[in-house]
Amino acid sequence: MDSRRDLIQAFRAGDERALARAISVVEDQAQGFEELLEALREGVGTARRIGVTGPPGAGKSTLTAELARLMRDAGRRVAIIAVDPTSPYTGGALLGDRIRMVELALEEHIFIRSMASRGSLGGLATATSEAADLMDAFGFDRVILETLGVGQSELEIAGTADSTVVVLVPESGDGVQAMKAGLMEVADVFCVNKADRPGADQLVKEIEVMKAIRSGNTLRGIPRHHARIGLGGAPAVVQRASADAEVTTPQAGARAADGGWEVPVLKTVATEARGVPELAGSLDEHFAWITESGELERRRRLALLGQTRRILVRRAENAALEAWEEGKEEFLPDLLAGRITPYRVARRLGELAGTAKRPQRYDVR
Ligand SMILES: Nc1nc2c(ncn2[C@@H]2O[C@H](COP(=O)(O)OP(=O)(O)OP(=O)(O)O)[C@@H](O)[C@H]2O)c(=O)[nH]1
Ligand SMILES: [Mg+2]
Repeated sequence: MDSRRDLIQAFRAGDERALARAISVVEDQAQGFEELLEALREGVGTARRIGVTGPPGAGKSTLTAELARLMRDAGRRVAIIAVDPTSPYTGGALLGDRIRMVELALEEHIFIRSMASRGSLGGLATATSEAADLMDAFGFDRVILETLGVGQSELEIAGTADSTVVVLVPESGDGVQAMKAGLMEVADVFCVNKADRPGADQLVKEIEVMKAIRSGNTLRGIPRHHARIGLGGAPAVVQRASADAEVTTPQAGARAADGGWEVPVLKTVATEARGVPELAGSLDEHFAWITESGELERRRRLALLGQTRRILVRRAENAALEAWEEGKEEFLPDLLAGRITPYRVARRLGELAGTAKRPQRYDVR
């Protein structure tokens, strides 16, 4: 009990080790973690949250690090969350990534945390937004979330940010892929990274075409010889993208609906920090725009609703799994002998989960 109190005190006093420990408590869903989060919510909503997403190896980490440096040099306190969905299998972030992160953290006063999925990716989205809340409450001005842009949950994480950067690279046919993966839906700014390689300008054009298709202006402002890309395989892709927008994050819907923001397509060379000031500038402009237009309020409201829904689902899942662990031995013989159906077992365990009193071991107030 005391140690949790100490943790809260140290956190409020600005001890970064306490922040790191608090994030671990949340990541592990250790006893009393929800109460800890409740106790540390003061100040949540102050930081700007920036998502950086895109395909594997696009240069997200390199770009994130450069962006963080720039913001820090401008006097901001910056924290980074690197989301690593592969960790349960590989046991952690790639070594190179880790080393770079440690360097950033130690030498450059940028707080970095890598988050690993322990179970479902949905759980990862919840834990990530909670870690961002902790960083926010701790007093960071900017929280950058780096996530892989594949799969629903990763996009959901990107969708909790105020502004999302989608990083693509030439030579990989990324444009159409991005559209299919739903990346178009979450992009507030596009970065064509590795612009030192051939094909960058071509990819910029491709993205412009995709943008035009999405906004229904397939042919406007696009040179005739590129327009064919839009006329060819486009309709099916568009349909799929808007269907995704409906079923995924509330954010995706928000992004689909927002008129008035022309998503810029920038070229960057992250390894040389080229184009990074322009990226930071675009992010400032975007933030100014969402603030003025009321879009920020809308996004934050949706993010809060999404978070609340995920917390509810997590509680239900945890309760169900607890009931399973406690009760399965009792049902197993009858189940295996065919005397009882899996449905009946699930119903019974579900009832137990609903009534189980969850112990509150920690008094965190
Ligand atoms: N030529 C070139 N290489 C780059 C650029 N940006 C990043 N790289 C290299 O691309 C590789 C991947 O960069 P990361 O920053 O780790 O990419 P990532 O998107 O974070 O990768 P994952 O997190 O593993 O998906 C590294 O070897 C980088 O040095 C760039 O602008 N140009
Ligand atoms: Mg990375």
